[in-house]
Amino acid sequence: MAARLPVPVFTNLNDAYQDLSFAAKQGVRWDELTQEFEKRFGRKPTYIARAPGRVNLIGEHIDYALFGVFPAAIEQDVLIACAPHSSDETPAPGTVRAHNMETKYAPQTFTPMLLPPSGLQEKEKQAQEDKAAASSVHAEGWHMDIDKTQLRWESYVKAGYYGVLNHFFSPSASNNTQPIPVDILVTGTLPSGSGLSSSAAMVVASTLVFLAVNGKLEGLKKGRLVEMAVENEKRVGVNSGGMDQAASILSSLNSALYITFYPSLNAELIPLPTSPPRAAVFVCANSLVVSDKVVGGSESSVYGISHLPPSCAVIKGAKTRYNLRVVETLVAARILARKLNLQISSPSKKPFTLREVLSAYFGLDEKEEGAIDPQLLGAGLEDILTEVEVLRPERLGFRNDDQNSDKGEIQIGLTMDEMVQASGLSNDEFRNIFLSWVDVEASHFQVYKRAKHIFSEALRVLQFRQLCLSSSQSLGNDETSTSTADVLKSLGNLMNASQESCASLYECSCPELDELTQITREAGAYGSRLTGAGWGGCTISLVDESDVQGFIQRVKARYGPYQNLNDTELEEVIFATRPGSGAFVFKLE
Ligand code: NG1
Repeated sequence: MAARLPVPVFTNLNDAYQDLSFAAKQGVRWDELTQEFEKRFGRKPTYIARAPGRVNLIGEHIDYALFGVFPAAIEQDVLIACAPHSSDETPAPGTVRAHNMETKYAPQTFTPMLLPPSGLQEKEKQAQEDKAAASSVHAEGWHMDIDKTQLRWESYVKAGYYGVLNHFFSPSASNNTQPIPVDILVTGTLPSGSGLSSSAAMVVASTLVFLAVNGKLEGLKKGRLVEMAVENEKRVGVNSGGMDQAASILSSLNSALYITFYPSLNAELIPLPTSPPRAAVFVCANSLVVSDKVVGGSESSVYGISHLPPSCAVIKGAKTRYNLRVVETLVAARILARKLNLQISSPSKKPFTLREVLSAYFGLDEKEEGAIDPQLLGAGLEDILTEVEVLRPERLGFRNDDQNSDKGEIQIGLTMDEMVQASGLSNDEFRNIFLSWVDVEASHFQVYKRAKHIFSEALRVLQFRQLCLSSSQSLGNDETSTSTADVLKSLGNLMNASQESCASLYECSCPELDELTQITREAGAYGSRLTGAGWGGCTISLVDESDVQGFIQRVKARYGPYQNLNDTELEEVIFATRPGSGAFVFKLE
């Protein structure tokens, strides 16, 4: 399976992209990057790492609950060129000169600092750690300032570098070598904050260049790289699932990935009914609302690899959005397990997920027995969806239905005190398990709605997967065209149901995404939904291939923010996409 394969290293773009015309088109960009690198650093790059973004076809906000998701890599990507540092100076080990092709992003130079070994200079070490913890991330061994309170383009480069330093240049390693000083140049075609996973692409590409230039790539398996990239991205301040990094690394041309995380990472390539000779495509349409899930920022773009129009709105981030959802779902898992009398062992009182609750509900120890069959999983999800009702506040004994309707929808949530009480933990224990590692803010916590979304969305993913599989098996059959139309309709219905659930239960849509998904359906899409974290960013729609251009024109005519875009700008914000290949490293001769 894909995760066990080595990270590919190519010396020829046709092999890398497996598509001659696409490779030729991309070649122009690669040449520009190489020439610009030479102009800035006085030598050719030795490696270029490429990591694609992804669209999630279905399965939103369920990766961190450890349920399977269904993304595909797209053609848009991040490229990072690198070479060992060249100048007359001799910089400190590991120093990085980082440039971005986007001129508004100023060049940065940073040097990782090796923290003193434990036991030695303890006081100084403590002082450094305190300072590091105040505003940035600290890792044992090497330290770099990553300011989590601001969005800075180089933070994603540093995040990737961190993992490489701490895994391969650990001060305690017997072959204690030093990282070499490196020059890098970044470019990309992924709009940031649009749900196409530009952050994961940056972190994956960064991890790859630092591995390559330091000679640490050999034998590295894709699965190991996924783990490193997930860990690395956490350093920027998002407790993300793992879907984006897995999609960017494990994807393959013309297939989507069914990625599961429990009991361990697994990725299954699933042919889509949109692959040739089928006749439908996925179309991405950007709402032009920048979803800022990390900090409540005021910048209009994250790391300068996009050309979004300056009019983009910015939405505030993590405390009340992404990270809050992560906490709500973990608390939901705890309360549900308690209400269903399920015993879940979790080492050192770590929170457990809704996926683990489902496993205990089956009475299975999947960690021992391996993941259960998708059909059985689907049946279990249907059952547990009826049990989720026990999470409603009135069923938890807090208020009754009449009071709920009087006070409106928001009252379906629990206050902090109610949540602590329902968890059966003391206040201190609760805060220690659920809140000590993350900063969140809410007057009411929506454990019922979040759990209901997660179980129903996980079920839709399984239904989507099954439809794609059965449709690929019917290929070659005389009745294929009729059945393909039915399959596309059913896939579209699942996408619409997912959007509805994201909007009403998970509350991760926004008025613009609601409007755009509505417009795309009326413009002829089989189905349409937000993709990625939401609160802005892109929609994904399933559309007849023969009608793509007409579809795009109809959407353009009706979606207000597209009115003043010229053709080039329009191509950037609404485009058909097909599943592309995953990350690779290119070695220049
Ligand atoms: P985007 O929107 O691409 O950043 C985020 C998470 C995913 C997943 C989706 C919601 C990160 C890096 N990625 O995706 O893991 O949880 O939201 O399905 O935070």
